[in-house]
Amino acid sequence: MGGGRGAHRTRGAVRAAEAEAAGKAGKAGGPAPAPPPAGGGGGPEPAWADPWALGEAFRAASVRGANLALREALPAREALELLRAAAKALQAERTVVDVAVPEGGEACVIGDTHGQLHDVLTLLEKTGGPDAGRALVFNGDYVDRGAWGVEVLLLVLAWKLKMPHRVTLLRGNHETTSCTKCYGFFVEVLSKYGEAEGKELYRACKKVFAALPLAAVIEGVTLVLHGGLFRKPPAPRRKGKGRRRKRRTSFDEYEELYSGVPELGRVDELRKCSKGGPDPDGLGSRVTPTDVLWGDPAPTNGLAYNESRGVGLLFGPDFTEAFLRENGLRLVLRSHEGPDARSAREGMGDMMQGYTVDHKVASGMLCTVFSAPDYPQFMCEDEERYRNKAAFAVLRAPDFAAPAFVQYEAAPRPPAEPYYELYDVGDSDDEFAGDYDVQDASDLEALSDFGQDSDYAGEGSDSDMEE
Ligand SMILES: [Mn+2]
Repeated sequence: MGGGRGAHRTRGAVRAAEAEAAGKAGKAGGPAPAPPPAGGGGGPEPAWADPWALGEAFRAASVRGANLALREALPAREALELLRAAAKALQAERTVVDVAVPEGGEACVIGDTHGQLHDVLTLLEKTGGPDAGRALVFNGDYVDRGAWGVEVLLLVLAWKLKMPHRVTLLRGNHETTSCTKCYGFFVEVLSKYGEAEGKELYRACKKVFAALPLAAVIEGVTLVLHGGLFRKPPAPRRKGKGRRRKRRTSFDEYEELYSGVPELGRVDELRKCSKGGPDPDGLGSRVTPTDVLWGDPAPTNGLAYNESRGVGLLFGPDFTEAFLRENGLRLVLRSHEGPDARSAREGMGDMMQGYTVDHKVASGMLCTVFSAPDYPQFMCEDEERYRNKAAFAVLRAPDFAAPAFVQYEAAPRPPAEPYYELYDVGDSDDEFAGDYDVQDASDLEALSDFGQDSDYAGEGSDSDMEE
């Protein structure tokens, strides 16, 4: 299959690769490169212009411990510039991104990191970082659970702006309003940057989340997405002329969408979908994006609704085979499940090695890659820690569909407290957080008034066909 490599490249990706080869990294078309710092020209470079240095500044701040130490490493004004520039660059990307591996180089695919800054610094060192010969694809879930989600998000965004054609950032189910209100990130931002600036930064984060692409196709043969395979997008609903259209409740819609036999969608259909809006909820035009973020493979044949998560699909090896064949792919790399999720899933690998081969079929494979070691960072005292290894996948010529997994163990972490209610939320599965009343997600006293935050309820979804 090595001879097919050139044919799989998109024209844009080729142009980007050529521009970089000519030493013009970051100046080619496509995603916008980092803009100059605010406050007029001629100012000093922002701290995020050098992502290696930014990572070390974050590490130093984490050791100092106090929440507000982060503001010294990256002031709110600079963090806001970074988020806004990143949102703009990501908005320019499609729902499905085509990734070209540099000639003679490699692509590294990184799974969930969940705010575990010190492990992200380890994995960046192990990959060597993005450069002329190496593309990095991050498969979502940068935030929530761990204590340094703000730092991890800002760091990967800084890398995106530094090397836009060598860094692909995909969306995970935690890059959503409902998850970040439940699992710590919202409270973390306000704790680290204070109420006023924190709220402004959180709003900017939500714009970043909604702009993240949902999937990447590497060299035409490997599909990377966070959760799993997805339903065909529903046909657009026509507004009846002169006829009164019965207004459906979301309950009716759930009934309709989650009954009957689901039908898998294709990659070319996903390309035409929206990125899911601020809070993909499995309804309306967001059904396909939501499936991508929440789905899981099953050990036995079949295709079913993912009842344990309350959203997305469960798909067996037979559907992985059909999907690979129909889309001309040979590998699906997904993430989304750590050792905690797998401990309750009979017949699936336990994720203690950082990856599993879930489906090995005639046309290829489906693997899970999870990049947060010793996960989750916070567990209830009476529970035994998993102490799992983490891994990332490396894809190289001539195949690009035969991953080599690089494993690593947890880095030492400075002491920290969780930003979510460990006992309320539980520590095993990522159930769809839309079921929670987000206003009660945190009763941290100092933050209680943020429960009234109007931007949760007020922000609509994007381009929903319903209204
Ligand atoms: Mn996930």
